[in-house]
Amino acid sequence: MAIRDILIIPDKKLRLVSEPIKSFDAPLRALVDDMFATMYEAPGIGLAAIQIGEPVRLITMDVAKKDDPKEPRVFINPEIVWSSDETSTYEEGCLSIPEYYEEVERPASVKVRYFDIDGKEQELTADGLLATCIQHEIDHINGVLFIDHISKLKRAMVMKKFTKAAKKGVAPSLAKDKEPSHHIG
Ligand code: GNR
Ligand code: NI
Repeated sequence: MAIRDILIIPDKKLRLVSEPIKSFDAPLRALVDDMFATMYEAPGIGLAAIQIGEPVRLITMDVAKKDDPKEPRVFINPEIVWSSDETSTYEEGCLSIPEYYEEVERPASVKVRYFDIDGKEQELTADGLLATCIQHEIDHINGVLFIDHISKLKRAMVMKKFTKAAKKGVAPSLAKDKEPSHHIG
C-alpha cells in the first residue's frame, strides 16, 4: 500500500477521459488500496484514479464526519442514471486544485449505477454531500474539473495562478477568489 502523488492543474492528464475497468483482479485491489491511502492522507473525501495518474473509471470516497467510523466506498464504472431537478450549492474544493474553494450548483440528488470491487452491479441514491462528491468524482473520470462549473473569469484566474506556480516550481498564492492587485501579482 502506497501513498501516491496527486496530480495538480495544469497537468494535462487531468483532462483525459478515463477508460472503463474490465478486470476485477488483484492489481485493481492494489490500486484501490493506494487510492484510499492517498485520499485519507491528503486528507480528502473522494479521489478519482486519474488524480494519481491512472486513467481508469475508478473512484474512492468517504464522506463520514471526522471522529465518526470510516465509511470507505468504491465506485467502478459509475453512471448517473437519474438526477433531481432540485439543485443544491456546496463550496467545493479539489485535491488537484489545492487551497481553492468555490460554490458549485449541481443536482441535489442522484441515482448512480456502478460496480463494486467484486464486480457486482450496484445502485445507490444519494443526496447531500455524498451526491455532490459523486458528481465531482464522475466529472474527474470524464476529464472535467469543478472550476469548469464556475465563471470563466474565476476559472481563468485559477488557471493562471497554477500555471505560473508550476513554471516556477512553487505553490500558487490564492487570496480567496480575488485577483491580487496587478502590481503585486
Ligand atoms: O476532499 C474533497 N472535498 C470536496 C468538498 C466538496 C466537494 C467535493 C469535494 S471532493 C475533494 C477531493 C477531490 O478532489 N476529489 O476529486
Ligand atoms: Ni477533485
